[in-house]
Order: sequence, then C-alpha cells, then structure tokens
Amino acid sequence: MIRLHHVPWGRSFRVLWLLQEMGITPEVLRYQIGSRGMRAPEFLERSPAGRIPALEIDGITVFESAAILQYLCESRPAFGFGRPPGHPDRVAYLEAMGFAETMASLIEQLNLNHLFLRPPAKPSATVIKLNTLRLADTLRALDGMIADEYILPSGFSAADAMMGFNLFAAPFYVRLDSWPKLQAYWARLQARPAFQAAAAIEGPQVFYARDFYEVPTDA
Ligand SMILES: N[C@@H](CCC(=O)N[C@@H](CS)C(=O)NCC(=O)O)C(=O)O
Repeated sequence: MIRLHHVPWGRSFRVLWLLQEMGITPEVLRYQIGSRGMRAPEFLERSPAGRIPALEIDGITVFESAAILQYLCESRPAFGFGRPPGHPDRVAYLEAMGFAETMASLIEQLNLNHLFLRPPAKPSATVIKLNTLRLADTLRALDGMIADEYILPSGFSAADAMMGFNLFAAPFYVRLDSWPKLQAYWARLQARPAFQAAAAIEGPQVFYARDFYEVPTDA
C-alpha cells in the first residue's frame, strides 16, 4: 500500500509526479488547506506540523517533500533520479533540492497575502511587493542554474520534480517572459508523460481564481 496525503497542486504534486515517473500510482487522500483533517491526531502522527505532503510507503511514513523524494530515489535507485555521494552533480543536486523550498516559501507568503487573508485581517502590500521581488530573484537564479535540458547536466532528477510545483505556482505572481531558458525548461517539464499523468490525477487547478495577481498599487 502506497498512500499519499495530498493537497491538489500543492507541494505534494512533486511526490505524485516522481511516483508517476517510477510507474507508481498511489492511493491519494485529498485535504484542503486549513481543514480539520490536517489537524486530526491520526494525521499529526504522520506529519507532526500538520503539513502536506506525507507518504506512507514501505511500512513507514515520510513527511517533507524533499525528504520523500530523496527517500524514493534512495529506495528505488534503479530509476536514477537521485545523485548519490560521489556523483559529479551531487552538490548541484543538493543545492537545487534545498533551493526549491527557498522559492516555495516565497510562493507560500504570496498565497497567504493574496488568497487566504480575509477581513478583518489585511494583506500587507509591502510584504507582497517584497516577496514578489524576492520570488523574481529566485526565478532569475533558477534560470541561471539550468544546465541544458534540465537543472543538472546529467539529466532529469528529483530536483526537477521539486521545481515542477514552483513553476506551476510562481507565474501567478511573476511573469516568466524575461527568462526564455526558464520558460523552455518549464515547457519541457510539462511535456514529460509522467508530469501529464500526475496532472491528470490532479484535474484542473481551482486554487488560483485569477490568471495573474498584480502587486497592489499602494505597495
Ligand atoms: N517544507 C514542507 C512544506 C509543507 C507545507 O507547508 N505544505 C503546505 C501545502 S503546499 C501545507 O501543508 N500547508 C498547510 C498549512 O500551512 O497549515 C514540504 O516541502 O513538504
């Protein structure tokens, strides 16, 4: 039994996608952010901060998307999606795995301000402006990190699966037009059959109501 605790088009997409790359379709338990299920004791046993994703696999539960992907790579090395110690791309791989969460944390702040805060709480125009600029910085950096077709010269890896969620979400806040290499990379990720299989399991995204969220003019 392989069971994914999942929020559609959230960070757990990374896990769903890498599993599809491995030919594995998990049982998917869907949650809504802020719902009671994410604070239920049986879920907190699996993911102590009540965060998604968590993956039940091989008789254990793993939480944190990067840890899950790394576990999948190490427990199923034949697919070659990890870069073990000694591999020439090892350091770039570790950097990209961590950097994906630097970027995702900025997206999370923008989601909070643009989508989740409701009156009387007020979104901060200053925080939105700052984090939009910081997100653009990370996208520029990612553009510079792309080796050839994928992030690493040695080809597709779990680091690309980490970035797939980011590149789905970031363009709601920062247009990718300035970075043609990044746009081509994103198109290449989306063209992978396993990405499309995971996207088909997700269905259309309903998280973002608009195509683009501008920085408020009073920022
Ligand atoms: N670093 C964690 C972040 C997990 C995370 O924050 N996930 C979001 C969904 S994408 C979540 O569970 N949010 C619920 C909350 O903020 O309460 C990971 O990569 O798994």
